[in-house]
Amino acid sequence: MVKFARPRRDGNQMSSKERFPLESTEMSGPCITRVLVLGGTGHGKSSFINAMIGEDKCTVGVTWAADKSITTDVEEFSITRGDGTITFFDTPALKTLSDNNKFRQLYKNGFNAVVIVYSIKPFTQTRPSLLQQVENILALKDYTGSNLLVALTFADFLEDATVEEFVNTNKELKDFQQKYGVNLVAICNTFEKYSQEGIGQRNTFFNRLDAILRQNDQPLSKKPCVVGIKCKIGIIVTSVIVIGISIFLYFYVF
Ligand SMILES: Nc1nc2c(ncn2[C@@H]2O[C@H](COP(=O)(O)OP(=O)(O)OP(=O)(O)O)[C@@H](O)[C@H]2O)c(=O)[nH]1
Ligand SMILES: [Mg+2]
Repeated sequence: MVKFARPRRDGNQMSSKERFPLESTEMSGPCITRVLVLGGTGHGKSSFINAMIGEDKCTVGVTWAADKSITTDVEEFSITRGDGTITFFDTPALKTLSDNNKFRQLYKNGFNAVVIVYSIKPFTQTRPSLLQQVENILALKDYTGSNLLVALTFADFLEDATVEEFVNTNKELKDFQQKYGVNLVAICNTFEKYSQEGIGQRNTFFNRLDAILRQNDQPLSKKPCVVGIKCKIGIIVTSVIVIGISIFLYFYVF
């Protein structure tokens, strides 16, 4: 199961000197918020981070048709917001993540929030599907928290439809939303960063993020992994039986 951490309240860890120009909402005390951004190739993960930090720091490009990611490794981008730091982790193709050492190390330390980037514009369907891959990578099977947020990118493709209408026509997304009670936020990454729309959607995202962080201010109760416990019990019982039989054979048979 993915470990979600509380934001670290540790001023010494702040690395970025940049000031994020938007007003902080309600975060108090210096803290580091770790936000994992993952999703389909070409769905706009890097563009999303750029849109949220208000600068073009991540490399973006179009290679999704060749199933090649522009982003080839996990990269981090921090902004100072209010009196805290938000670190976004950009990620390469989902299928490479489980074997990525940097990702595995970060995963061990936990994330305060996870943004799943899911494009409204239709992309070639992969098997397993994007959301199934995310479920597998984050081991969401026993997930009980509320640290997930879906960024519906390419919101410009919605045209006159509403997010709700889009979700209603997308069974996989709807099921995922209901299953994990996940928040959705529509994002158009191509808005001018300091246009009214660009600033507006950044505010919306950060308000949602703050809500998630507030909700998860207490350490999440990590549900014990039932399969893990069953396996451990199985190993112990088998060991006891094997040792018992060995003792019996040793003393009574040989
Ligand atoms: N119209 C539109 N284009 C977008 C949007 N988001 C991203 N794009 C474009 O989609 C292309 C891919 O964006 P990236 O941000 O590189 O996507 P990615 O998920 O990081 O891709 P990889 O790193 O290759 O996996 C770029 O040309 C972006 O300009 C959006 O919301 N609307
Ligand atoms: Mg990228």
